[in-house]
Amino acid sequence: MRIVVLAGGIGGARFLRGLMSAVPDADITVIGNTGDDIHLFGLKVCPDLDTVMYTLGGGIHEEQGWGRAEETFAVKEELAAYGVGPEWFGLGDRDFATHIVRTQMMSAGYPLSAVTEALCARWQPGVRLLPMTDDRVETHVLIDTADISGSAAGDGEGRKAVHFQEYWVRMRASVPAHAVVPVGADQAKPGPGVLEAIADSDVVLFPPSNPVVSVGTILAVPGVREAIAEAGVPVVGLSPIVGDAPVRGMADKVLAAVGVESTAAAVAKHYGSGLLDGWLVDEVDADAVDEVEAAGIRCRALPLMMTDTEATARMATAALALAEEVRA
Ligand code: FO1
Repeated sequence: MRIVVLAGGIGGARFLRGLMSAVPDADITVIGNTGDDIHLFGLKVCPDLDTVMYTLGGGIHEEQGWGRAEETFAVKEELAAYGVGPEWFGLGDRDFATHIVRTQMMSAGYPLSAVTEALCARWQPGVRLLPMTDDRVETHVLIDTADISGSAAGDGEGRKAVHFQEYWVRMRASVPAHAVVPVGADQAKPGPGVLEAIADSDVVLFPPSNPVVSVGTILAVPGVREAIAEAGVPVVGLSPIVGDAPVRGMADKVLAAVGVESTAAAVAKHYGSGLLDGWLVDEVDADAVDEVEAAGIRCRALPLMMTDTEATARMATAALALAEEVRA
């Protein structure tokens, strides 16, 4: 079975681990979000691609869900000693090597897709990991200048766009987001293999990744959403919102920015029945099933907490079963 998964960072990577356990013989292609990418210290950092690669390759820092296990921070400390920031983004020594190799290869002219393939040759994640595009896309968040501490603060009026990582990591999404803009998305082309993987797939899955800044950013690349709609295969998603709150991260902050309520049903309707055929919600949101089905999207309630690989495998199995129901 050929499965395509549109994945962001931590939620997407953890879901993939369960999916691989549920259907070990499946051919899985991951279309990875690159809107979280940030250039730091002259290096290109790809948080969501690296989280998938490290998680499935066995190098992830398990509790954090990002960065490497057994990490040290000598380089970060030396940079701080030189007064070279930002200090708020924790890049470890082992992780730096990934960004050095990536930046070196891109400087030599290799596209991000070829670089990702080369990095995955070491990590062997067991899936094909394709960047959503080889073009530069960086998500920015529009906030009030009054909410920016330090010298950058404006005159208290107006708004300013900050890089997604600054909003997410330095500010902990603690201030309202008025808009989320994947800068560059509208000029971006789907990466090599992306449209083909969708066209050749038997099912497309939206894991419990952030529906705005992860899955939403991938869908913002012109051609991707259309390819999924035209593929004529079941598209099934799993809600990242359980009991009106994100399971992890701060998805509710960016959902508000795009005017979507932080509920399992609202996220399904945000994707829309033109795209989504099936939607899994947690048992605590069982009362949302009717609302989602009324929107033309098949819906099932079951435990959606990815507490371990077995629990996640059950979720993945349920998603594939719903896809078969929809196909019938
Ligand atoms: N997230 C944090 O909350 N704090 C960090 O210091 C941090 C550093 C970091 C370094 C490399 C990397 O690949 C990811 C990192 N992340 C950090 C996570 C990152 O912000 C998120 O994984 C995604 O961008 C959101 O899904």
